[in-house]
Amino acid sequence: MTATDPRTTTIPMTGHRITDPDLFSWIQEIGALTQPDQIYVCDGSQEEYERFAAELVEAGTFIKLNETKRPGSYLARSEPSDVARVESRTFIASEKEIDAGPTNNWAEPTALREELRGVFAGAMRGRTMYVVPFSMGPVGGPISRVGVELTDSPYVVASMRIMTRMGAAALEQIDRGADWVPAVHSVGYPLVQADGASRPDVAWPCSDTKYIVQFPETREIWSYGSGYGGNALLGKKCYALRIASVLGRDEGWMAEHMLVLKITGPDERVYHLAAAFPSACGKTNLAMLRPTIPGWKVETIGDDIAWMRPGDDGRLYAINPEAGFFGVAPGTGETTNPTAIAALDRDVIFTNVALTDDGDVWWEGLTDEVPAHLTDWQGNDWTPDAGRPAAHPNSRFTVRADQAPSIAPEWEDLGGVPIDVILFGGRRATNVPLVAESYDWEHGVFIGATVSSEQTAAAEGAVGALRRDPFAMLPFCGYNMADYWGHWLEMGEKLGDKAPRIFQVNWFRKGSDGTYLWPGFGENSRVLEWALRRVNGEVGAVDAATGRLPRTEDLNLEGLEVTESELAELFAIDPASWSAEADLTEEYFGQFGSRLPDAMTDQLAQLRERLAN
Ligand code: OXD
Ligand code: MN
Repeated sequence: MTATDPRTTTIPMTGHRITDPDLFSWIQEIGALTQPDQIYVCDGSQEEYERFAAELVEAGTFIKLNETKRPGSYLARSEPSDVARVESRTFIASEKEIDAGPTNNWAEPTALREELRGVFAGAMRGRTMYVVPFSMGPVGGPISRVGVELTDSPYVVASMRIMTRMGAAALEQIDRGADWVPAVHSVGYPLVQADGASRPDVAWPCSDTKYIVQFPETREIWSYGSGYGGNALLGKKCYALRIASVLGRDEGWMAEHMLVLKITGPDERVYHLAAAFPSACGKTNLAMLRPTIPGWKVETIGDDIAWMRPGDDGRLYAINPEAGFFGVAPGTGETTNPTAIAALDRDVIFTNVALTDDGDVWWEGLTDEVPAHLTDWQGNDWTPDAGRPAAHPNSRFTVRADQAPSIAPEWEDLGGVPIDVILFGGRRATNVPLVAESYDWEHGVFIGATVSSEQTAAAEGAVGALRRDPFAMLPFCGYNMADYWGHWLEMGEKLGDKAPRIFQVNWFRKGSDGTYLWPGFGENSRVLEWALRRVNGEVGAVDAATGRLPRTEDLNLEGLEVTESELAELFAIDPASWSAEADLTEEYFGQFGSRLPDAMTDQLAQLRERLAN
């Protein structure tokens, strides 16, 4: 399309008015490129959400669930090819390849921009382009930031309304001069082809060609071809982690893949904890933990992402930049996470779970009893003997955070909450003890940098091989991972003795008989209690090669059936297998070349020294 094409100037804009000139001209420019029939500016109201939901039902994208059983809730079924984030098509298009680092897919920005212009040309023909202004974090807060997503997916608009503070208030921030991140999204399924031929819409439009692109220098996001989760709800992984990690590096703060908890002890003392875990390590369950030990109360601030910044008092303050939970459904059940189940009783968008015969939802792990008949996530009849799951393993619920009974009253405090403790966890059958405290911040950064999980048979590669996921940020760090470790080291220097204490945890260690040694779930509160009592200076610790371990008498095991030998296995540190792991870490660090901070090499040497003694 040329600049003189009449569509450039005649695309009607409906909804809220745009007054910021830069925003206005960007919308016009993307409209001219993607050629939607109309442009609609979202106000974020409940009435608007309900209108979109009704349109999605009409279009067949949403199935309205039983209003008595699950009021205000919907089920969407995606295309089987569009069910998860696509890391192989996720790019960091920094000017220099070295700035993306060896763990990211780098793409040369000028060539990629050209390629994207081709892909997006006419991509929205026959559709509406929605303008979705959003705030990550409470609107107007000192740690919060705004963005605008242009999308041709009403499913994305409805989901963004739950996951972010979306609409007029965010737009007002831009009108007042706030910096904003532009994010362009198309499902890549135009209804009118370049030759003018029309085609009908489908329930889940998407494309086999996919791009999830971050330009870190210009702070831009472009996403094409997918309507699913982190690929399409651009406030989440693309902005709040990949772009925000770059903003944090440049501006002296941190964007982390961490849940945030408020914990109140028996003496009413309040603590806050942030924790990073790779996928499939029970992060949502920890975010909604119900302690089994008396006197302790755990409340939720966030379940996935934390933005953290030093406050005036020198401590590190965290906000949850999101407004909702986009949680994995399978494994979330009455016994494993009753809080999440309570949050899901109304006003939820479910994606790719199974449908019950009475118009409700089901997924593996929701109830012990499996329904005799279901419609599976692809719309087929399903019975327990089907030999395949009824819900997709990555099926999701999208729900407002404040529907969780565990939500902390402070969860929307503009200035955030002061963090006392940071946890790093992985899924480790071997080597890593239940809990260990780092010797200092630098050692904590080493622990974060070496987070890993043993591969399961289902994953690629040899069983038992380590999948490295430093800081649980592997797919989410918008720049060179070694520089990111350097940024953490700098933040530690800035925070000094006000820095949170860092611990390593592992709920998944197995005994020699192959069974889990620790019961997990609510019992993990015992581990949190020890960490917080360490912060208080109430309990001692035993110096060990990989960190400071609890003295047996300090770990609250009352009412728990763990034998002495199980306890010994939970905390065993085998120098030989740790030395082998140290060799693998050296190899892993090697790929970062001269960007690797010296402190990481020093930490590895110190670990080896401790193992030798
Ligand atoms: C998520 C993820 O969906 O980390 O939160 O993949
Ligand atoms: Mn996540």
